[in-house]
This record gives sequence, C-alpha cells and structure tokens, in this order.
Amino acid sequence: MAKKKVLILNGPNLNLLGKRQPEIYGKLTLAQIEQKVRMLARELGIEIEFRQSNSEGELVTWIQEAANKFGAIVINPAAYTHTSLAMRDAVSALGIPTVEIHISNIHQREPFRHHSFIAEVAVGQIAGFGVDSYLLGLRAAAELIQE
Ligand code: CA2
Repeated sequence: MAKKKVLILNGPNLNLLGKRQPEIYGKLTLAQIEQKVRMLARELGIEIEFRQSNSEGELVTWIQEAANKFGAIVINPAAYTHTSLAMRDAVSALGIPTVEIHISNIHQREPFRHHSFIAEVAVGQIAGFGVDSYLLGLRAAAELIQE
C-alpha cells in the first residue's frame, strides 16, 4: 500500500517570513522552508502538501478535510495557537495524528504565547529549533504514519 501523505499547514503571517523580524524567525522565506521540507520528504519517501493561510476558517476547513487524504498533519498555527478554540476542536475531531511546530520557543517568550490550544490535542509539540522545527515535525509525522 502507498504511504499516506503528510499535510503541512501554516497559520497567519507566516507568509511574511524572511521579510520581517529575522532576529526571531530567521532569514528564510516560507518558500525556502518549503523547499527544505520537500527535500527531506523525498529522502523519507513521503508525499507532502504544504499550505499557508491567514484565515482561521480556511485552516479549520483544511483540517476537517485532511482525514480523507492524509495520514498526519504538521501544523504551525502561528498566532491561532494561542487563541483558536475552533482549530483545537477541528484537530480533536480529526482522527489522524497532528504534530504542532513552532520556529521560536513559545515558552521562553511573552506569557500570552505560553498556552497552546493545539498542544492539548496534538501528539506533541516541537518549538524553538528555527526552521529545523519543520524538519523535526516531518520526521515525527513520518514515524506516526508508519504506525
Ligand atoms: O514561533 C512560531 O513559529 C510562532 O508560531 C510564530 C507566530 C507566533 O504568533 C507564535 O507565537 C509562534 C508568528 C508568525 C508570524 O511570523 C512573522 C514573520 C515575519 C514577520 C512578522 C511575523
């Protein structure tokens, strides 16, 4: 049987990566991060889809639809991490594993970033490894789709 695909989702403002605040989020653009993720996916022999949206509703819809087509989700929910009960409920209802990732270590930042609605329903959280958080997240998802 063909291996299941992994859906990689990016939340609001991550389309600005590489253009502003490089001291926090690094110098790579989201397109450059996608390239690195695609290289690792090829190495691991898995197919991925990589998407970004600034819209909470669109992200919720993508999460809802994922179970039909994907074996796992890797998500950087960005600011919705800390606010979105709707995304939490969508992940909770999903039925496939979700890995939460962050470029920065949200636990070392402002107190309002310490709580994640997604962490409560994700398999685990990877935060603080810069762009490598995406690669570690994909490795975690690759393991999860074998199980
Ligand atoms: O560290 C992460 O990956 C975050 O998910 C990034 C979010 C932030 O709200 C989370 O607390 C942690 C912010 C993404 C916005 O990215 C920007 C990039 C360049 C310029 C402005 C924002």
